[in-house]
Amino acid sequence: MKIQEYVNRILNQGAVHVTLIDPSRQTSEAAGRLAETAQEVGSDLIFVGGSSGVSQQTLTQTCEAVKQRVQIPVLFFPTGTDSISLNLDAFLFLSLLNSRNSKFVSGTQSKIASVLKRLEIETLSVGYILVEPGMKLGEIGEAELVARDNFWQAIGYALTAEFMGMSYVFLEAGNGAAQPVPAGMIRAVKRELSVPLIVGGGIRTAIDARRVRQAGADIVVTGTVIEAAGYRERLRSILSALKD
Ligand code: 1GP
Repeated sequence: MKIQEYVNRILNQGAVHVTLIDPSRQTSEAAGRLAETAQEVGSDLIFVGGSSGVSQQTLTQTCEAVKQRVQIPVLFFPTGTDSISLNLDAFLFLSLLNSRNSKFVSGTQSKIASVLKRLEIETLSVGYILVEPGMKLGEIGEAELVARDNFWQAIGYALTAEFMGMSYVFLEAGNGAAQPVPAGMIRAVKRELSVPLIVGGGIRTAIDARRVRQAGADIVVTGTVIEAAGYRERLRSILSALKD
């Protein structure tokens, strides 16, 4: 429970920012440096994962390098990969609610649940909902993407997660999406929901971050923004838009 308590403590004061590190995008050493910068500018959490086909070795090395460089919690984000890391501070136990393939809803999860329990790894349960364009995550996860104007469907999935007892709802536009989840959809979902709302995908600027935050995102995830030159300043401005 300790990571969830840490997240809740920050949520009591305002927004939580997460930096997502995709192990397939840089060397493990560079990943460690990125994580350190994210911590320096004020990120509250690091997620590692989120890509398909990353080898177990690359994942393990990246996790180790990131853990060595930061004190903020590092969580494993298991989308679309068979490799897993059990050495981080907690495990995001995601269920892709709008997948056509039950493997992504509960199949893969059922294969690792006992291991997580035996190793006493903290899990954070997340109802994961892919919204258009969904990008690679939508393809890999065989998602019936929620259309950007179908607020009722997004609300339906979000309440499904809440009624099933999940701790968080995650509206995801996909890694590298041209635009974030629409503000109107975030607002509509937030109005109905009692658990914290995570929003990610396509958030690249302070304006994007402010917009999703003002619409109701409690936890904001950014990934791609750290992959280009000048990322420190960009991340800093995203953080100040979120934390002001
Ligand atoms: C994590 O997929 C997001 O939820 C990250 O997306 O890379 O577009 O920031 P970006």
